[in-house]
Parts: sequence; structure tokens; C-alpha cells
Amino acid sequence: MATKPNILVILIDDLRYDEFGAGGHPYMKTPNIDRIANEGMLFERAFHTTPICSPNRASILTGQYASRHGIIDNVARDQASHRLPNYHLELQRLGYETAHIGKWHMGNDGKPRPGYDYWVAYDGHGRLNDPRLNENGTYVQRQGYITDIMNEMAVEFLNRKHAKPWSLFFAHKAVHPDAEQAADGTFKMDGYVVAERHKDLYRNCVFPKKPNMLPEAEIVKQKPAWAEALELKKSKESRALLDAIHAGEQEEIRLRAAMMASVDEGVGMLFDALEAKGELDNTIIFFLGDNGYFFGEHGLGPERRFAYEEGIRAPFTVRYPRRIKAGSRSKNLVLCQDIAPTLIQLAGGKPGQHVQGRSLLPLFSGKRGGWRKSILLEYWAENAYPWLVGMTYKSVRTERHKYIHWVNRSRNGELDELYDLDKDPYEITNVNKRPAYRAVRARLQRELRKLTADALGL
Ligand SMILES: [Ca+2]
Repeated sequence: MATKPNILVILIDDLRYDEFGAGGHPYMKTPNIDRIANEGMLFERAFHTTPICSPNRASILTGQYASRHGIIDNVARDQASHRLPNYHLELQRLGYETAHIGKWHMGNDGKPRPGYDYWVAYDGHGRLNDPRLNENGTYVQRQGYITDIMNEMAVEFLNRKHAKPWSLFFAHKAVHPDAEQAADGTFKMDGYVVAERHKDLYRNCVFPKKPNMLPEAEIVKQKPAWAEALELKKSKESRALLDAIHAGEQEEIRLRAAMMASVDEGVGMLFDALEAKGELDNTIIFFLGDNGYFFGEHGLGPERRFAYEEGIRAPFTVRYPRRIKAGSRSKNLVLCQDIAPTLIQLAGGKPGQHVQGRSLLPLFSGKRGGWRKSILLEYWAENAYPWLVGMTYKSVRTERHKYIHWVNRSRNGELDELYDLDKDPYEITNVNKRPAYRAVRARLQRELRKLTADALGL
């Protein structure tokens, strides 16, 4: 029997699909992360189905939709987060040594969760400088920049003597700004912090304007469901949150890119450690984000959670030379939920019926047929931002179209949105009411009803 691979999942907080070198960022340099893509497979259509922190982290770890695992928002659902059917529980049964290092943020407590032999996390969002960490159940105050501390801890774990194959879930706090989140999901924003050595990196670099960065009046003509939210966004209370992170400015994009420099150094350190041990090609490495982000597209910034491409598309790349040819690309519709079943299968197990994602192994070997043709996106309105009121949606995306149903915004879906992504990749023109799209809309509505019911699970 072949040796079971080691497993390394690297998760970046809030990283957009295009926020690393190989993902197409115009100036950010991430040679080590790019190495994962260049020597592995880059998924160009990978998605988060509930694109905010806690729900999607739970989806990655369980392979389930938020409808099923129940972590539907960032409210402190601590108890639920202690009993997730996490894939690490299955890996332990399959003979793995398991570790979590970094952000957990499903529930605000940073104490160990079931499924891990080694545990490092922190309460809530943690702090970018001098974090207070929970290491195997004990809180310790550490000095320094969190990304550097996490990189060292991850390398230290890899360098240990391991009697078994291991699985490390390595979840950075970067590129999230400092924020304090209360139990009810409301929060106070403090801002981005860059490592001192990177603080001037990328000064004067420009992220080019995209066609969907439009004035508010243009946006609400096509997206009438947004009229109230975009109006409320101008209030003093809203501006205080947005100004703390330079929302909508080049400086925000630059600060995040500079934060990624420390992350990329860490990926380089992990490569070095694996190569030194002769374990690199015996390790599957996943690299992804937990949700997207907006740089002004559709009038949005840190709202993340919405179904437009910048919110739902994941940076998603995998290196595993035993199964994946270097430099591969995939356009199949994949989900973060597909990671858990892939890893369970690679570890020699069989994903249980409760797992809703699908193993990516056929795609690794270049197979394209028989794959899903549509995905569900789901979001439950919460109170993190004072300008977002009642914006619950259910949405379906196929290879060509996207339909967004605003659950609480209109009686008969008259404020809903429909985009033809082939003709309109920037989602500027809402064709929901166009007679030419009547049949498409009816088909998407049927598909959405089916996916919504399926997501609840067995
Ligand atoms: Ca996040």
C-alpha cells in the first residue's frame, strides 16, 4: 500500500481570488505561493458558498453547506463549533496526527476543538501584534507580528519527529485587519498592520480600475435591491468603520499586498522544511482563502458576503505531484466543501453521507466530465455592518449564468438579479426582467429550489 500523504492546508483570511501573483494581482509578488500553482493545479472557478469567515471555515472543515452545519453567520456560535463533523476527526481515525495552527473563529473562544492532537488558536479575530494564543488549552501571551509567529510555529510542527502521517490546518490572520467582534456579531474595526520590514512595500503601485467600479447611481439602476444599503453606507457611523481600513482607496489594496509578503515568506519556509525532510512530494498542499473581498466593485468594500464574483471566487491551488501534473489548470466549478472529501479519500477513507462536497481526485488527473454544473450560494443577513439590513439571499451560479434572489427584498422577486456571465463577466447588466431571459430565469429558479433543498442534507 502506498504511504499516506501528509496534508497541509494553508488558509488566508479574506484573500480575493486575484490577490496573489499567479492569481493575477497586478503588482503583488508571491513567488512561493505561485510555486504551488506552477507545480500543481490552479482552479480558476473555485467558490465559497457562504462567503464570510465562520460559515465558510465550517464548510471547509466539514464539507457541508452552512444550511447543514449550522454556522450560518459570524455570531458567536461557540457550542455548535465544538461539535462540527470536522474532517480531522476522520483523519485521526485513519491514523493521522492532526494539528490546527492559527485562526479558528467559529465561535469566539480559542480553546481546543475535538479532532486535533496539537492546537494553537486565539479568541475571535486575535490581534496582529503581540497576540494572546491558546496553545493546547493554555493561554500564552506572545510578542511580535502574528504572521511571523504563526510561520515559525507551523515550521516547528513540520520539523517534529512524526510517528504517523500528519495533517496541518494552517490558518493565517492575514490579510484581515485588526477587529474586535462582540458575541452578537457586531464589531469595531482597527485597521491593517504590516510587518515593519514590509511597511513601504509597493508604495505608489496602482491597482487598475475595473469596469464594475461604478458610481452609485449607475449601480442602483441595475441592482435596485442595493438602494437602501448604499444610502446608509454614507452615514457617519458607517464611514468610521470604512475609514479605519482605507476602504475604497489604493492604500487598502497596498496594505493587504504588503501583509501577504510575510505570508509568502512563510510558504517558502514550509517548502524548505518539507524539502529538507524529503517529504515535499509526499505532502499535498492546498492554498485558499476563506471568502472574497471588494475593492470598490459594485460600490462594495469590506462587505465580502455577497454573491458577486469578487465575493465568492476563491484563490484555490493545490500541489501534489503524485496525482497532479505541474502547471495544470481547471475550469470546473469547485467548492471549498470539496477539500474534506478529497483529503478523507487520499487518507484511505470514504467520506460519509453527511459530506456534501465531492472529491477532487478525478479533476486532479484531468478528467472534466460528470462534474457539477451549478452551485448554490446562501447568506443570512446579520448585523456586522450597520448599512446592511435584510440582505439575505439565495443564489445559483452555473457555468454561464448567475441568479440572485433577495429573500426579504421583494414579494415576487422583482428586485432579483440575473447576469449572463459569458456576455457580462463583470456583472454590470441585470437581465432579470428581459423577456429574452425568461426561460433561463425559470430554469435557474427551478435549479435554485433544488439546490436549496439539497443543501439541508440527509
Ligand atoms: Ca474572512
